[in-house]
Amino acid sequence: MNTLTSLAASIDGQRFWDDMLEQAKIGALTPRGLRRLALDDNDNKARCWLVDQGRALGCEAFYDAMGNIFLRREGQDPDLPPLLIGSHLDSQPSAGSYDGTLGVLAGLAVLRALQANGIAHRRPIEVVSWTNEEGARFAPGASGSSWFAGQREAASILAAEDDDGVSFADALARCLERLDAHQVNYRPDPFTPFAFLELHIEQGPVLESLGVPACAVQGIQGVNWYSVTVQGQANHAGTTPEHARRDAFTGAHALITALREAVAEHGESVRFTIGKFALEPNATNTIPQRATFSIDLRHPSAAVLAALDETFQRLGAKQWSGCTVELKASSRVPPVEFDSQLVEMLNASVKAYAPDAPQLVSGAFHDAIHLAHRCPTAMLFMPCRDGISHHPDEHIERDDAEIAVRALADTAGTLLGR
Ligand code: HGY
Ligand code: MN
Ligand code: MN
Repeated sequence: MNTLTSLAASIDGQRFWDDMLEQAKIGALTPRGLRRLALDDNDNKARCWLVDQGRALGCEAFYDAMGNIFLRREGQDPDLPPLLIGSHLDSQPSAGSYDGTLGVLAGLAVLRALQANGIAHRRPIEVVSWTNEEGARFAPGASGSSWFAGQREAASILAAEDDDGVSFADALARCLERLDAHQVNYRPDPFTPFAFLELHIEQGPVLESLGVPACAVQGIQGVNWYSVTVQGQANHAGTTPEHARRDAFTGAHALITALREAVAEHGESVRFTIGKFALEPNATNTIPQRATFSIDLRHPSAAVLAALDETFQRLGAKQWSGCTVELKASSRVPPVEFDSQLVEMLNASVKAYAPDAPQLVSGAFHDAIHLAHRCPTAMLFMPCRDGISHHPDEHIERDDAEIAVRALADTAGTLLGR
């Protein structure tokens, strides 16, 4: 008779991997990779697929006011706050098939094991897929989880627009209509879970270099996002002499050079990325009047992030090559340490499979960075090939994934009995 203590052994590895392959088809790119931008048609299809799997297992499916999806398997004591397991189904524009999906389908694998083996559990369990973790279409990321955890107001999230001028509010309305039509129950408000567990690919090289299939994650570094506009003056590229120019690209270049110099003072541990850059009117023979770009700034120390934030604001208040600047922080998310007891439990579950597993701090943010402010939260990592992620070449080994899911299930089994 299978019980919670054998939940790890009850995981059906083949079914889990079939689910991964199935989900990878929704938004698949050729020859490989995935494009499933938050609230686009593929994201909505992936949500409905998840709801159908949960329903087939006897779970009740819910969505909340931010479109987060929950699959609930009732516990013997339905009044107890549920254990939450999950991650996200949305992806970067040209992504791999594992970032986010792994964590949602790991939760589904736990539901499948509970159902297939008739395992009773005191506490309810809910598998969650958070809306817009990536922030690739609507910045900043982790909209669904930050709102659920009370870290961000709905208004600022709903007002975000994508590059085509579509608002998050409009895209969300279409998504909620779709879920309504799919007979998913509306449960608008956030609640306080008993705990939240998230399995994710490491998106770095450490576990693969150690030959370790999984490890516990002790925290996540902080991350600030900025949007910058450099305003110059358009004019003729051939007739306008240098001294009469207010070239927005030259201004942006000078500002970015100064920003990079400020970042360099904090050594190798800072991550500074300009992932989006646009010029207007974007014509070969017209001096650009406007440059807009994004900044993604990360560091494990809140103090270093605060110091750089101050420097960025100071540099953004100056003129550069005669251009004015608007430098706005769209998101400041402090570093988090996960619940030490949960981390210990995950550590113990992992050590059964990988005695020399390390504990890592995550360079990438995850929905867990916000859930950590709402309930005891912790993560597991598994390796990905060459540490590559946010790229179609993102790849994981099935055996590693199965071990990671079993380790997650082991800790989940303990928590479901409490
Ligand atoms: O950007 C991140 O760290 C996450 O992968 N969305
Ligand atoms: Mn992710
Ligand atoms: Mn990601």
